[in-house]
Order: sequence, then C-alpha cells, then structure tokens
Amino acid sequence: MRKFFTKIKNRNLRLAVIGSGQIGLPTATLFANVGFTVTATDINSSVIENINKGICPFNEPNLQQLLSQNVERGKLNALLNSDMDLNKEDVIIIAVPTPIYANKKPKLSFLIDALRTIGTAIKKQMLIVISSTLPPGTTQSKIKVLLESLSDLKSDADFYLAYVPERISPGKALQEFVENPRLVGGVGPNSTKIAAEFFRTVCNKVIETDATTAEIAKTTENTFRDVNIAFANQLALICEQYNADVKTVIHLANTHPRVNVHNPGPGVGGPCLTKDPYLLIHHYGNSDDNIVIVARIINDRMPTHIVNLTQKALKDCGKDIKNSKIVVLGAAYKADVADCRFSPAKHIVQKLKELNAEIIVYDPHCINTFGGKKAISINEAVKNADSLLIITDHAEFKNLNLLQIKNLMRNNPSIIDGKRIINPADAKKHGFIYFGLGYGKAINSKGS
Ligand code: SAJ
Repeated sequence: MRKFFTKIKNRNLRLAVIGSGQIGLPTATLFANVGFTVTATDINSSVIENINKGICPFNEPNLQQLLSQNVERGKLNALLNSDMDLNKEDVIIIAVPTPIYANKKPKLSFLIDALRTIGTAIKKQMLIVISSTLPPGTTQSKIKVLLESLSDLKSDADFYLAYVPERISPGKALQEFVENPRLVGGVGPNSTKIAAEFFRTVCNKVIETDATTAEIAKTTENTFRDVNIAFANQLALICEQYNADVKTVIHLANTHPRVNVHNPGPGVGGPCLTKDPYLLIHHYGNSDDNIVIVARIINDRMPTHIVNLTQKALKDCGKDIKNSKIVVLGAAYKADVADCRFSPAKHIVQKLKELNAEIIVYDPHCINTFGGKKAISINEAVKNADSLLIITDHAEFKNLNLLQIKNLMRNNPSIIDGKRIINPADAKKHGFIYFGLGYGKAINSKGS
C-alpha cells in the first residue's frame, strides 16, 4: 500500500476512465490536469475522435479549454473501449450511465459490460472506482463478487475497490468536482484509504465511509430533493385552492430556522432526480404508501397541471386552445444549462400539440424543441402568440420586456408562469392575464 501512496504523491499512475460523458470526461480531465496520465474511453467513436482533437463533445463551462490543454500536453488521450489495454493501467474509474427501465427497475447492463471488460485485466495493486449511481448494496454484493471471480484475486488485499459517487451538477461540473465534499466508500479499509488518497489529489475535501453507506447517501441526496420539491408542488396545488400565493407561503414558512421548503415548478427533469429515487428503494419495495414513489408521481403530474392551467388561461381570455399560438420559453430541464434530458418541456409541448395548439419553443441554450417550431429570439417567438409559458428560469427570461412582448402578441394575451419569475402585478399592468403556478388568486378569479 505504501508504494501506491508514493505513486499517487508523485503522480506516477496511469488512469483509465470508462465512459466519457458528462461525469466521466470532467473526471478524466481533472485528474490529467493534476498530472496523472489519463485515457478516457467510450463506446462512441465520434466522442473519441473529438476528445483526441481537443474538442469537448458537449457543453460544459470551462471544460473545453482544460480538455484541449491536457490533450495538447499529452496527459489526456481517448480510446474506444475495445482498443483499451487495461493491463497498462493502475486506476480504473467507471462512469457509465445507470438508467432505469420503463418499469422503473435499474438497468445495470452498461456497468456489467464495463466490469466484464476490466475483470480479466485486473492486476495486483490496481484501484477500481465506481462513480455511477447505484442501488444500495451493489458494490459489496454484486461488483465485488463479479470482479473477484473474473480476476481470481481478492478485493481489499490484492486489488482495491471503492464506490465514489459523483455529486456534480451540469453547468458547474468542474467547480463542484473540486469543491463539493467527495464521499469515498471502499469495500474494506484498505480500499477506502487508497481511493480517498487518490481523490484528494483533485477534491478539496474527501469523506471516508464504506461502499454501501456511500451508495445510500448518494441516492438519498437526490431523493431528498425530489421529495422536497414534490411537497412544494403539492403546496402549490393547495394554494391554488385557497386563493393564496405559494411563493409567499414558502417564504414565510422558510423564515422558521428549521424549515427549508424547495420551489414548486412545471415538473422535475434531468437525468438524476428522475431515477435516483427508484434506485434508493430498489430493494425496499414500492408499495403505494412509499413516500419516494408518491413524490415521483406528484412531480411527474406537474407538466399536465401546467397544460391544464394553459387551457384555463386561454379560456379566460375567450380563446380555444385549438389553433392558439403558444410560446414555450425554456426546453432545458433547469436554468442556464444546455441540457434537455427528461425535461418537463417535452411533456408540455407534446400534450399541447395533441390539443392542436401551435407551439413555438425558444431556448437560448438548447436546440431541442420536442416537436415545436424553433424561434431564435424571444421577440420572434412571441409574434402573434396568444400565450406565453415559462418552463425554465434561464437568466434571459428573468427580466422580460413585458411592454414589448405585449405589443407583439395577439389581443388578450396570457402568461402561464411555471417558474414564478414574473411579478403578477407587472404582468397585469402590461395587460396580460397572468396565471402562475401556485398563484391561486389569479386562477380562481379572472387572472390578476
Ligand atoms: N427543481 C425544482 N424545484 C427546486 C429545485 C429544482 O422544481 O426547488 C427542478 C429543476 O428545475 C430540475 C430538477 O428539479 O428540473 C432537478 O434539478 P437539480 O438542480 O435539483 O438537479 P440536477 O439533476 O441538475 O443535479 C442533481 C444535484 N443533486 C443535488 O443537488 C442533491 C447534483 O449535485 C448531483 O450531482 C446530480 O443531481 C446527480 O448527477 O446526481
């Protein structure tokens, strides 16, 4: 073990990162940047070609520059999984997707494929790290057993194995990789210590635990957020019944020092909160009284609620949804990212199209429109529109020129504010019917 510590200190280790996506590529780049020799691998040849040309295959602030610098100085290169020579490596980090099937069960096939590839190449003193999100118990009960049988070596003695979950948010990946405390859970004490020391070369703070605890903690983080948002969403529906404003209610409740209610919204998107809750409860069961499942159901219903509000707003303006022109502001799943994965905008656009509305989508960051017509500016989008829907709280949408927008839209225009970023009084002053999520006053009278 002492030799391994010395090699870490001297950066005298070769690292392979399996999976060069939004987690794997920042990981590979940051370890290359502190001096390790890193190979980023993937199954997609265009990803490999781009990385080797110094091009980041997706949009992530500052990653492009750091990646090209490290490719240029020979610290980072990319290879197809099938071309890897794992025998040369000292550390392998697996960062492949672990999505869920339609029946909400975890799909671990990408992970199992990666494990089978490395299993026979494991040599003594190698460190294997899993960063993909996992159902609790997977590292101890499945991964360890599979790797030991494929390699004929003993974990925590011959080779080291640790679960080190990623905790980075798209759009802030590099900063959060370094600054967010990193959980390191080995399958035994040696694995924890070695993996912790390795991650300390890049991460400011490392917290040592065991593999199963780290798996539960990781899925807990996103499940807590999902359940809290579901509570905020239910609160929004309750406020709509009482002619109250959920924004004021949450603000007041949060003045209590031990309360922190999250924000309601048009749905919960992204690749993490939409599936990690199902990973957490995978072995626990999914009866109807499971709070985690109920939260998922509430959050999944929010896009439909936004469509219902839109129909109601149009009706209050004396219009039929059929053939109305509706502008959707925001395709991304959250503010200021170019990421549309599992975005609530998809369901909203599709449902509105089913109701025969004409849909225009404007998003300054994403090219995806989910079948709506693409606009290249807010002004172009709102021309002759009947309704304006706010689905994502991008910075560009926070100070809309309501006077100009009103003048470009048709008579009796409405705003449906799914993110509550517009002041209802301002909207009314400029002649809009304003419907906001959780803004009961407007929904029960004729706009406000
Ligand atoms: N949302 C709300 N209300 C809120 C907060 C968020 O409706 O009060 C919505 C967002 O609009 C978005 C969704 O929830 O649609 C998810 O957004 P997010 O910012 O909570 O999550 P992600 O998926 O971008 O990133 C999360 C992060 N987890 C936590 O903050 C606990 C990140 O640290 C993780 O690394 C990431 O999941 C992951 O990969 O697991």
